[in-house]
Amino acid sequence: MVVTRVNILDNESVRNQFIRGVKLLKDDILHPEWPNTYDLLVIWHYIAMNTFTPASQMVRNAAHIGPVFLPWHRWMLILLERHLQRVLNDDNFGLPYWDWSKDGELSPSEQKTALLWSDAFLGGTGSPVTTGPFTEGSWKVNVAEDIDGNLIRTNRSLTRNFGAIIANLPTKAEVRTAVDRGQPNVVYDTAPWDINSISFRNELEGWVNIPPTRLHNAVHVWVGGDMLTGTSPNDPVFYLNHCNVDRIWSSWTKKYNNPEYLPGNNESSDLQGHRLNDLMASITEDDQFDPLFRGKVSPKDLLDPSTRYVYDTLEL
Ligand SMILES: [Cu+2]
Repeated sequence: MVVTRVNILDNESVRNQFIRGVKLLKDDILHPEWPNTYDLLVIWHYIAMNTFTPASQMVRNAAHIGPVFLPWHRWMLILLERHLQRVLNDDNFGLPYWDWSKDGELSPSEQKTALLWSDAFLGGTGSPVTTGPFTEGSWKVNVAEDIDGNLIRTNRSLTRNFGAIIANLPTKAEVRTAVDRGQPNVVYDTAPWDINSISFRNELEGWVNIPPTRLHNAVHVWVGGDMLTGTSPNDPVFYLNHCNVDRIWSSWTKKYNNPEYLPGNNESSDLQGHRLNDLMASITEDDQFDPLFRGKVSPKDLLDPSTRYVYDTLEL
């Protein structure tokens, strides 16, 4: 079934389903010896982020700072969406996105009180968050990255710190520049395949022309708190950000008529995990966790997601 992914601000029932669904996944245990399904996704993200590719250079990792950034997160979103459909008992459910560039048009103080952060949506900022559906008692952070970068068990509330490190979300102009620039951004990715690449992937991930941090990265940094670490999926807004990043990738793909994914398989084995046919970093091949790919999926399998989902609009 092809589902439609919509703007979370436009559809009250999708918004409520998303909030209900992520809470259901916090209580969902696929195997007795596993953490709940929501936390399993958090742990998977942390492990991928701490798996360096190649291991000898602590720069590019199995999900970021390299070409696989977009397909790896597309896979993660597809799995989250599948599990949400299961616990909501609704095969029509499509993950919503947050078009943060629209909020980026507001003043810094208005950005912090935008509709997304109201009680009926995701609640607001704070350490801990004290408003909305993810406050103490209704949302627990169980696994987190500590200040030394280690994954630890914890039992605390969610934290956010809007606008503390950077005052503004990315603007519409920044997004349009990334997509409309033409060359060099018609190239998906290019050597050195990391933060120094002049490419669409690197610009959308947010490493081009830093400081300041930009686009995808800037959203993590602006939200702050739990969104700053390798366990950033602890905040459900992680998925709304990445769904919009995925939408921007889709918009770019359409605009330039399916540019080729790079690197191809003839590139150096230093790029293992990032090349077109390489298997991406999975956490398990268990078919309850990953009924769609069983942990074996390559960027090439994810370049055209149109058999699974479409966006209500690709307008940026
Ligand atoms: Cu990530």
